[in-house]
Amino acid sequence: MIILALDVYEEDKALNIAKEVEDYVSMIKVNWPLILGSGLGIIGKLKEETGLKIIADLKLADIPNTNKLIAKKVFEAGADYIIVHPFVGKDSVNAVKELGEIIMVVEMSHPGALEFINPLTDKFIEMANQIKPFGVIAPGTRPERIRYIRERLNDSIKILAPGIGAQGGKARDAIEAGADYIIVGRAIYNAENPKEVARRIYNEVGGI
Ligand code: NUP
Repeated sequence: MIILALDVYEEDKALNIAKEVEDYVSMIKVNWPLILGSGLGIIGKLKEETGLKIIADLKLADIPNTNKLIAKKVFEAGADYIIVHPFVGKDSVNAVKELGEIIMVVEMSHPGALEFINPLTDKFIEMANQIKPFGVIAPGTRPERIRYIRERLNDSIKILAPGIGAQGGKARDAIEAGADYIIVGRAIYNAENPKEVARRIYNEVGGI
């Protein structure tokens, strides 16, 4: 149920942390910091070292052609899923989905998400129900919103909840509200003992 958000720059550090916690996490999410710091090849290396699925959290939000050009390279590098923003419209989202599995952001975890994204969540849920991505991103910081989204989202679509730990969200609350996966970054990779923290969160949600 745990997805490791590996937001470090250095390849060695990323590979070491991934190896340390691999028994407790089901996927690894890479974002711009790691791709910019270590290059796109880090996706293949993490896959090879851990055997885990890789989510590329690029939050693509461009015209269909540009989204497609970016997604092609990232899927070729070995990414299993790419995260896309739906606010650019169905054509841009579908341009990525034509090439591989996607995850759509229907609501974000930070306070600023309440300004523009949250008021549009219903529309994004509706779009997700039509497009049928692998999953959607919903805020681990607001379990009541996870519950709201779960009630309206097609059952086959997974909910991935970031914001656990460093942003204040609680793993157990997010899972109990309906999240299928929790995304955890700093609470694990900045810990003195990442393996211990990953094990603790794993045990916390394991019994649910
Ligand atoms: O709404 C979102 N909130 C969020 O934190 C959507 C995301 N994709 N993320 C990502 O999850 C964020 O970019 C980071 O990679 C990770 C959370 O990291 P942390 O707050 O656990 O360190």
